[in-house]
Amino acid sequence: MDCMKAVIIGAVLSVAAAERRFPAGFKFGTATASYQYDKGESIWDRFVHSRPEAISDRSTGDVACDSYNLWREDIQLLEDLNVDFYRFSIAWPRVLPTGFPNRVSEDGARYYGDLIDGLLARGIEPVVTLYHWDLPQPLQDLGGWANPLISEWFADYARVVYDLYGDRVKTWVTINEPTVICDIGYDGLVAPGLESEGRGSYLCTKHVLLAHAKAYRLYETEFKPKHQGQVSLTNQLMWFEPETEAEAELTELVKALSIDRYCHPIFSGAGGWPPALERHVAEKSAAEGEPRSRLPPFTGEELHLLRGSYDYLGLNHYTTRTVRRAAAGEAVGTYLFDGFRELGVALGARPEWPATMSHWFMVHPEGFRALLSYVKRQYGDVPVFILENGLSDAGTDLDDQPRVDYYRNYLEQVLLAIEQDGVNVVGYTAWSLLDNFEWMDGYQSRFGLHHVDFSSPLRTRTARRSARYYAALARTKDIHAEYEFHKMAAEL
Ligand code: PNW
Repeated sequence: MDCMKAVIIGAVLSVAAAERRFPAGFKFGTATASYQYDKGESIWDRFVHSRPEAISDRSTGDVACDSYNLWREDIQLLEDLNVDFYRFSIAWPRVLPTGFPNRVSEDGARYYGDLIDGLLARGIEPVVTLYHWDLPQPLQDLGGWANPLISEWFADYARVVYDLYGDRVKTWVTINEPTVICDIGYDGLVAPGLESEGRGSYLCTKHVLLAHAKAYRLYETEFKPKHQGQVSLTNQLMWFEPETEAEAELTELVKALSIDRYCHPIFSGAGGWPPALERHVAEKSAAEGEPRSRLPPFTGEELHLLRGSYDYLGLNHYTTRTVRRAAAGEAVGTYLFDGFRELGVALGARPEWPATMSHWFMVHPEGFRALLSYVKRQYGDVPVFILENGLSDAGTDLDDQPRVDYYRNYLEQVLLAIEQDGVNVVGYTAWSLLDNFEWMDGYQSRFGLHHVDFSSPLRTRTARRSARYYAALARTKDIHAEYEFHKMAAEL
């Protein structure tokens, strides 16, 4: 396309298409996670090496994107994307090889320090996740997230990291996606890959939440007065629609299980488990002959510790599912949310929602606005920080127009939630900066704004069309004109 044509099209479009611009202070970023990029002695190392069949292409994250060595290149890509911030995670076992603070790895501490300094030197704010699924294996050997002591161990680890980087990192994410850690890790097929008939996942939920709360309170009392940073956790929240009106009530219970279980104890005024869920699990446990509810209660002290342990509400969103009652004898598991055994529900999708490379993921932008509005109805005017959103594909095409469409359409729903529903959304994070080790899908499912050549020792990164769109978006904060412009340019 010649230059003149581009100028004319740009001019025409800026008149034809109304601007759809995010507020001036709104921040754009992108994200990665340590195991998907680095190497560490963690439950994921154990899992992929001992159960290779659990990963669809039998690959591992041993080297992954090799960001351990190539982080300077990553920073250049981030600068080219014009992002305000970069979300990455610290590998607990890289900083504390035993899992405990008796030994701090000098090499690990230096690595993250260099990365943080490198980002700040280019004006990119680090947003740091303390736990993105790579638990030190020695802690798993002691029961992992099913052991109540883990909330102390996590706070010990958090203290080391706050001490190391608290002067430079102002936004912390304690835990990424308790639902995946607990519901899938303790009753399905991500590390540690346990099957505990619903017991482990609820124990884990309680202890993950308490770990978050202890790390939050530690920061609040010892670090916030000096550094004035903000801390929360991020939850992976799907949206749910009843398959038919008959399932409306059941769908509310699914939301209590899947959304509010992780939010109510922290963000509600009353604190504690969502009451409808607490009742349901207690009744069901009793009916099944259990001596106590599988959902462990909070003591008054725990409830108090958790309630209000946030500075923002972190939210990862990808997809929407329909809800129906499972047929008698129908197998429903928790494996990547095919269904919830607890409630006897099966999850589905409407035929018009496009499929992606992830079997759990169908595209339905309107669900994002509905979810954001629900969060506001439930938890009030809390600042909502979107910490993940993006699309998976087979990754073969650098011209990834469907990913551009996905970002544009999902962001439009975010704008509507801000403008029409008054949701206080403060920032947005594209998942992901690079193609990476996509957990059970290995390297077959790609989320990157940049393609990564995993067959090359150089792990060459190449910008996709979506990277150019996102760079324009992060600069102008306007989803509409840039999107139309790029689409038009593609057609020439
Ligand atoms: C998140 N679901 O995982 C993780 O935080 C990332 O590490 C991951 O790469 C990304 O999303 C894409 O998968 C999810 O079943 C796992 O809805 C499962 C679901 C959603 C997100």
